[in-house]
Amino acid sequence: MYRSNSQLFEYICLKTALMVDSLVIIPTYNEIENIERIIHSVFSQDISFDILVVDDNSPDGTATKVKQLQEQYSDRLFIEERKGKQGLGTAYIHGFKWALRKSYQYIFEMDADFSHNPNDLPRLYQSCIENEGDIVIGSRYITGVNVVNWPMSRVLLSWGASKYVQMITGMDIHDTTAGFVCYKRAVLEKINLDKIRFVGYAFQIEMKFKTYLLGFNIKEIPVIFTDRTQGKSKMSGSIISEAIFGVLKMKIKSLFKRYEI
Ligand SMILES: Nc1nc2c(ncn2[C@@H]2O[C@H](COP(=O)(O)OP(=O)(O)OP(=O)(O)O)[C@@H](O)[C@H]2O)c(=O)[nH]1
Ligand SMILES: [Mg+2]
Repeated sequence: MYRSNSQLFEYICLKTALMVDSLVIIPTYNEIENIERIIHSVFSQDISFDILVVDDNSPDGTATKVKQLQEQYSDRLFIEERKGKQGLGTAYIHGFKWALRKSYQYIFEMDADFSHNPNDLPRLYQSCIENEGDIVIGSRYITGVNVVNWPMSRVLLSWGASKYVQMITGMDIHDTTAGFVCYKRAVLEKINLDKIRFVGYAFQIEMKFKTYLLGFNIKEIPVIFTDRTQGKSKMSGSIISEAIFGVLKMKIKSLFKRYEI
């Protein structure tokens, strides 16, 4: 479609100069050590992205920091504050609904802890606007295992979970639990966000499964995932068991007509 990369680059620059069509949603719970740097880093990309932080009343004052930064980035940085910790999945649903009330065409999921590199956002965006996929996943497992600084036990858990989900659901995706994703607006409009059942990381699997059942194109591009160096993990046993047993239940339900997408 584009004769050269420079032509494509010109098109992207022109388009982004005219309007910001992309929103990066960052859910946060106690990310005071990361939030300022990650926001600056997203806004320093060559392509313009708006940011929506969905904070669950973090006791460490993450939301206050975001509100201070809004003075600098008043028309590009937004925050939604919820009353308490309600899980990553529901934070994203909240963010998706917010995005759909506006005119964003490309809606991104990204963690606050630099496990997802903001420098990869333009590649995800480019892949999405070139119609390589209706959703584009920043994938850790296309070319081996691209994970830095995780203990072996955590690598095995994550890789094993991805393979398990692939086997149960039948989706042809290497990184089924990935949380670094660009969605085209049409996908989020089609999925009934009120019927998403999972609240933790299993939410990532459910979103991909519903995208897959609806027949949308799913594309993976390789990224390097780096363990957080600042702040604390929110991973827990209940999140893991939600994923293990929930996926099985989800697949069985999907075999019946009443399964709502
Ligand atoms: N709003 C909101 N954000 C959350 C919640 N749980 C996790 N997050 C955010 O979701 C992102 C991913 O959470 P992490 O704790 O990094 O989970 P993880 O990446 O599996 O675990 P790490 O091993 O620490 O990297 C981070 O930006 C968190 O702050 C929650 O209940 N509510
Ligand atoms: Mg993390």
